Amino acid sequence: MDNLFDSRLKQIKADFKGLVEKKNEKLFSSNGIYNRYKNPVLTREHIPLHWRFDLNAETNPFFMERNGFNASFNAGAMKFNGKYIMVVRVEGNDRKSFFAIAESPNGIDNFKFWDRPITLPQTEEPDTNVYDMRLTQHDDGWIYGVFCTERKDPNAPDGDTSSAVAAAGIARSKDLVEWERLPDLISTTGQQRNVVLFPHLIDGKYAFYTRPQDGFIDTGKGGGIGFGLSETIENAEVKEEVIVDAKTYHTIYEVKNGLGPAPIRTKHGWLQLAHGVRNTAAGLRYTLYMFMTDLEKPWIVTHKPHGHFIAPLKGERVGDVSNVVFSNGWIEDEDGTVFIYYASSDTRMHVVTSTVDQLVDYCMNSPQDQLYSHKSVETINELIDSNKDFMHLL
Ligand code: M1P
Repeated sequence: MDNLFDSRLKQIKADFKGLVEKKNEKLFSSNGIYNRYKNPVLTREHIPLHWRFDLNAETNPFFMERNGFNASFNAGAMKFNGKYIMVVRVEGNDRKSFFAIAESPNGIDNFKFWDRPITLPQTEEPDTNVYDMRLTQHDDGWIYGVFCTERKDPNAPDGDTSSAVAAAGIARSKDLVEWERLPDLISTTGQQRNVVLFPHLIDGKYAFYTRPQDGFIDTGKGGGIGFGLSETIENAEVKEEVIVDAKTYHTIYEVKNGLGPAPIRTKHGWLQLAHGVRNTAAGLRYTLYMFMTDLEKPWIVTHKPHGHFIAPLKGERVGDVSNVVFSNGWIEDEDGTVFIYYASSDTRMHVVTSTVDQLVDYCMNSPQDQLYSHKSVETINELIDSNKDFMHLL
């Protein structure tokens, strides 16, 4: 009779190797702005086997999974020691998220997790849950990870076991292995999620993109993507936030929005990637959109294409929280290629590739949001009119 431990180990090892070493395939770009890829770059199936299974046949004769994992998503990203790195939000079957680094030689496939997840030091008030780390290589020499830390709402009435408080946690590292935890960001506007550290000091101060919100889910009077300065990073406090990009009636960001990764500098301004949330009869729909901000005043929007940049497509539309795409990581390569990492439906990670030149062209030359249907028709008609001498090309 087959030894169950050995036969299961053999099959699971083979499946795992086949998955993590599978080559990805660039797909034709119908919009010319970016290329999608055939396979997700990271899923829960990529979680290392030694995190999941007890490998001792004596204590695990059935070769059963001891730690189950639910999802790998919402990853920050950077190039580190020549490798493409994602700091992934891994969620266990116990619903707890934590961070783990996955590394690839080419940015599009062969992502492998490092040996252990990140051990994140705690503040005096332990995090119940942590997620969505944005990485910033700062001029001060540190790599910062700014993330959401979630704790039970101390003011929740008896019997309310759901209400939570979201704040921006801050940690820093030089090697992505050892992390120093700093106090959470203090801001005057209630809760915070989707906070991103700008890579340079402004007027000698640390600069944060924020997302003020009144409640844990509802942003309420929060207003949109904000921006504020802090005297120090060791006790970060933003006393004033200006709104960079406001949530707006009947747009793809009518309910709320939030910045994605730290911006990419170009000679025309800062490229910015964000998510926008709208309401539908089927619930909230999250899409990604882009805009550019001024080089010297990175809180001033200079260009903003209308509508979404990436929306959930086909299988991406289904997952733990369906109809969602979310991004908090991208990498600009030395040759101007941009790897944009995004998660679909809070479940798995994908990549699209583009270039700085294409993204700048997209931001500067796409029509701006006109906010009314008849104005959208005018925009289409303008293109039709300007195409009249070129119709023979079709
Ligand atoms: O479930 C979709 C996303 O919801 C939150 O984003 P936001 O604060 O903008 O609504 C986050 O919890 C994010 O992790 C999640 O992907």
